[in-house]
Amino acid sequence: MTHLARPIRIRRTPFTDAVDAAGVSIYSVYNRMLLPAAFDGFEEDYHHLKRHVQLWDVSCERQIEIAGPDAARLADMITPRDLSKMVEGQCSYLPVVDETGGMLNDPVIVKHGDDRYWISLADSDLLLWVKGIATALKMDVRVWEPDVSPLAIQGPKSDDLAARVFGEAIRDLRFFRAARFPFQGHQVLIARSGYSKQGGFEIYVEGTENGMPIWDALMAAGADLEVRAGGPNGPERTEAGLLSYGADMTDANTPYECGLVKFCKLDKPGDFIGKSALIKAQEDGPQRQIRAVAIEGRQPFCDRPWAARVGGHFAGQITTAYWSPDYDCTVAIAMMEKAHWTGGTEVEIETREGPARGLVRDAFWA
Ligand code: THG
Repeated sequence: MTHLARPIRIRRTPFTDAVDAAGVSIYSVYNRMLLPAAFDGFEEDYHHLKRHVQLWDVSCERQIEIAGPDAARLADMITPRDLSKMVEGQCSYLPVVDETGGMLNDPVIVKHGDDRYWISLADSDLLLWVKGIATALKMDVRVWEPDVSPLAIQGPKSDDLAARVFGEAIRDLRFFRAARFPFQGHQVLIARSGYSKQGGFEIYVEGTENGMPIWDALMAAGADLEVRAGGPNGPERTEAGLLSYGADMTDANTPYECGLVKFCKLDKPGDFIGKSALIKAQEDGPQRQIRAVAIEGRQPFCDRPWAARVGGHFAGQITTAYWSPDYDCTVAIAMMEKAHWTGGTEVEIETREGPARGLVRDAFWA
């Protein structure tokens, strides 16, 4: 068993001391920052997440703030998604592509106003791309990473816990909407969102020093709800088909290959980077696409892509795989080639530990 080291360049979060004290057993690194991946193990954490409520230190979902008269134009420039109808306090899932139509990140964008947005990043250095575009186009906008650390409340008891700490009005917050709620004399920004299908919120904690008071209040208020520290859970997010940038897709993939067609509007008002490449990609149609695959038996952690074959021919690659206690199989995410992506296709998978039988599905589990 080897371990990753924790030098200073892997950034701590406002909650790292509390996460360590809560007994984190596996950390991941995301945007050069610590991300708790497991406490009592993937399976035990999974059952708890689906039954109770957890606090997730997702500070590593770093924000890019864009502020100034050209903020809306800059946001529009980096994505094929039509942002023209977004209102203040709305969140949107955002494919960001380069000039070849390749995915650079799949963040959530939060609109604060026509001249101010946050881009809540997945794991890639998008700040450099956005700063570069703003600089090259001489835009009247400031682009930086503010001291903002998302703290997620996830699980079926999320509303009950949040209502105790932030007031009953939070129950009326709609999915992918953000609003301010009172906490100890401050107004904190909270969205109904998160990287699970169990329901919940994300608190955008502004100022490192404001993190632990919120953590402690939620832990104290939720003792009888069995609140625990947690983190994005591998098997749960795989069942839900929530993609992980850098694993399930990279800059080699278009949004169409990633199944994100509904977030692309190529004839939206305003130009955007990658438009001509995506027009061609849409005309040609994707040659491979994200699929759910059920694999027989309990498979190892997927630390490199596993080839999927049909009759000895390359049919695709598995990029995420976790044992699912509820579905009694290894649930997986794959990029499948067009000839083999139909639901019901049987594939042979070269896992790290040997061959296994898999079945391509028409949809994810949850
Ligand atoms: N929340 C916030 N920032 C994030 C994530 C998050 N940054 C990193 C990462 N997660 C970005 N990736 C995703 C992937 C999926 C979703 C959100 C962020 C997601 N998808 C829903 C779904 O697929 O059902 C809803 C999408 C929609 O309909 O708009 O929530 O989790 N702040």
